Amino acid sequence: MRIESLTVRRVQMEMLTPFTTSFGTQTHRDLLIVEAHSSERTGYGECVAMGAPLYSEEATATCQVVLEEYLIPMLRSHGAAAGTPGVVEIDHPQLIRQILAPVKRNSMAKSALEGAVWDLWAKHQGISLAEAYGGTRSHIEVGLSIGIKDTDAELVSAVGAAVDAGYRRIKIKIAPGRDLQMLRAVRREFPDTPIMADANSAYTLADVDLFRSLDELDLMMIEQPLAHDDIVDHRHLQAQIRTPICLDESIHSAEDARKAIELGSGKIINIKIGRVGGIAESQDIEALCRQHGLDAWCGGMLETGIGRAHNVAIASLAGFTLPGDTAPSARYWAEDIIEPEVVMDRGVIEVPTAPGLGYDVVEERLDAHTTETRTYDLTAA
Ligand code: OSB
Ligand code: MG
Repeated sequence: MRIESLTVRRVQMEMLTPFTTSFGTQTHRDLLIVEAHSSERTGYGECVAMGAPLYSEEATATCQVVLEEYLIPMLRSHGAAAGTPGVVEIDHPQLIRQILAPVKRNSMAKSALEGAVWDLWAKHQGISLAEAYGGTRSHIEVGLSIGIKDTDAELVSAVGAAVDAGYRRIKIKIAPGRDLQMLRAVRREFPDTPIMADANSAYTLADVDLFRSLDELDLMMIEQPLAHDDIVDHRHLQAQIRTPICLDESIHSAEDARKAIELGSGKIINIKIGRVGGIAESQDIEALCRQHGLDAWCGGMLETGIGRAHNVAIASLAGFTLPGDTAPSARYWAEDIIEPEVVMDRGVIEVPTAPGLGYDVVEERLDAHTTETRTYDLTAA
């Protein structure tokens, strides 16, 4: 498959409702869409970095610079190095990880580019992304991530609405001061609902008593309680609590996952395609979890339909054993940029079988949200 050009779009989307985590409140998404063009088709990838580097070190603006100044030129020189200057031939999208490997980290920037190439390749092969990724499920179970609310009553009513909508598990964001009491209030109202909490790295080992108390609530898991770059303290915490720890921010690669598994830093991994640098790396982590008997699930980054379609496809792999943060389009957007939108029926999303994303990107809607577009011709040496 010959890639003729790449386009990087900066996109702004208003969210239906603000989303609050321990690191801040999102009222809109400032993101990048990468397009990979062959002479016949377009593949789409989404850069899931937040507008500011508060979840991880990446942010939309840093990803834009890294893509435009380093990653795209590397792809172009790959053609020259292969003895065919001006021609970027990609036999298989797994090759992208290898081409971009000299750049350290910058995972979300790499992943956006790799995702666009996967979609383009799948469209050329006439297969769905799920099939391209090695998926085996026809349907995936869906969980919901609920942000921090001002009052317990508001949270209880949001959880109630989510239960009524059919979500298979409810994730509740916590932060110091909005944790044990608040979760107790939820548990009291919903004694049997699969509930978990996500701290987004807001605590330290000094809070071990709090986490011990959380054991009484029978949470499915506690996600990333400790520092964003830690796997050692998580190991000590896991040794002292019954609730399984799920690692999110701490895992940026299959190597990170291997080390965390070896240490016993957690029992579950949240696999986010962007955080780990792409599909190839996600596949490796999925395989590692299967080998070691860990549960895994697909995390979300408040994606548009493009990123969501990639998430739905990767979540169809066998190692994704628990419901993911793959809520349907209508949860986030007044109008998504794909058609049909991602819909959920009784807590389940049907994995599309049409080639590539399996959803059509509505160009006019994407254009309407695009504030900046740059196209890079890869056929020029
Ligand atoms: O920690 O999983 C997280 C959103 C933005 C940044 C980090 C996280 C989240 C979510 C929302 O939990 C998941 C989603 O619904 O897309
Ligand atoms: Mg998380």
